[in-house]
Amino acid sequence: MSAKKTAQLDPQQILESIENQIEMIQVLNEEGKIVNEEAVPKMSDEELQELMARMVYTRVLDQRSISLNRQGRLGFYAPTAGQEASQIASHYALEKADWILPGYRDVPQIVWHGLPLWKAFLFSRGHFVGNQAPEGVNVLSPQIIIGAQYVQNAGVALGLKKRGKKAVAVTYTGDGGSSQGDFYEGINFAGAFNAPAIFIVQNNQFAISTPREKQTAAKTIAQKGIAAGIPFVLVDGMDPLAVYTVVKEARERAINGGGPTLIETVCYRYGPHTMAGDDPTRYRTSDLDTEWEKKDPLVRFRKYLEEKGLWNEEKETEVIERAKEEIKDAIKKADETPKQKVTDLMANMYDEMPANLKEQYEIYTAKESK
Ligand SMILES: Cc1ncc(C[n+]2csc(CCOP(=O)(O)OP(=O)(O)O)c2C)c(N)n1
Repeated sequence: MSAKKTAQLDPQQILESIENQIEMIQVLNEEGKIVNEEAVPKMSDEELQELMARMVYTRVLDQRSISLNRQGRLGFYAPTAGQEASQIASHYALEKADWILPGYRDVPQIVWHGLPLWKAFLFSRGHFVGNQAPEGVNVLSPQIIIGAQYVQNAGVALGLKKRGKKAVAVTYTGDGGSSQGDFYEGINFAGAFNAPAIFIVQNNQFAISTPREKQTAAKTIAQKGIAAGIPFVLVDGMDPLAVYTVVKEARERAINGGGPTLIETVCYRYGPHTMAGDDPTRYRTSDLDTEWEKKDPLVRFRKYLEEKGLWNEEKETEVIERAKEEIKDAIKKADETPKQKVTDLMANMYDEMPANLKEQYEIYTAKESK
């Protein structure tokens, strides 16, 4: 038999043909102008203002969290500035009944979903109360193990399907997380079981210091949905309207039996990886920072809303002041929470404590009562 290849079957050509068809969805350009009328989401003026308010609030929360961390008043903290469209607009497309399975950088989404801010601060301090979401607030604790939440998300989504709920399970990881085995297992399982899941990869260009280019040979992370047989979308992750649109569509598809979607939001984190000593100047140029700052989600959305007469300095100041006030109250409430004891760690680990731990528990209980 001849080894001659037909053009259709050349694997390289198939790959290139697919990759060349993948376009990044954008609705609002850097100047705040609509560039894709068809994809403009149906949002009321109030909803647009609320989305802007949440993004401004979240930027303030990030700035204050960084300061509190430097003052030693917060523990673990992963900065979020630059990722507001990716995080807040994606969350804004969800409903209260939906479940969120966050990564460590996704604290804002679970706060907007109902986790009280003072508890989020306790999470940062490693306090168990920070991991106790109130009843009816459908969030899991932020995952530290990279990618692990992807497998859990498939399971939660399948659970929702089996219970006949009109709700989705949504999870987030980074570009680095998409290289983990759990990532593939999660999207594949959700695809195989047609589970109502949304998998968001926030491609903020770096996994700590590893650039996106070194993460995978694939042109996009979105296209990894092909192998799992699920719809995938590449979206401008600095554009709140585009992110909102694609997540809303993915949610509609999922609750109507269309199964999971993989979404890659192309974005940037302005700050360090975490506050634990990462120095981004060692792996990023200031030119690159400047290039991305020009795409800022708050700047372009502000321009868009100002043009429509929906936003002004007064509104922005009001949100900033409210955020500062609420953050102050939340940190006070976190400070007032009784300190975590060694016995709390044991008591919260098991439903039924094993005998050897019980022994230690008693020793420490006696010490703590002194
Ligand atoms: C399984 C696992 N391996 C390694 C780490 C250490 N680690 C913490 S953050 C990180 C990089 C993650 O980058 P990415 O997924 O792109 O998310 P980002 O922090 O950029 O949001 C690594 C390797 C970990 N937490 N878990």
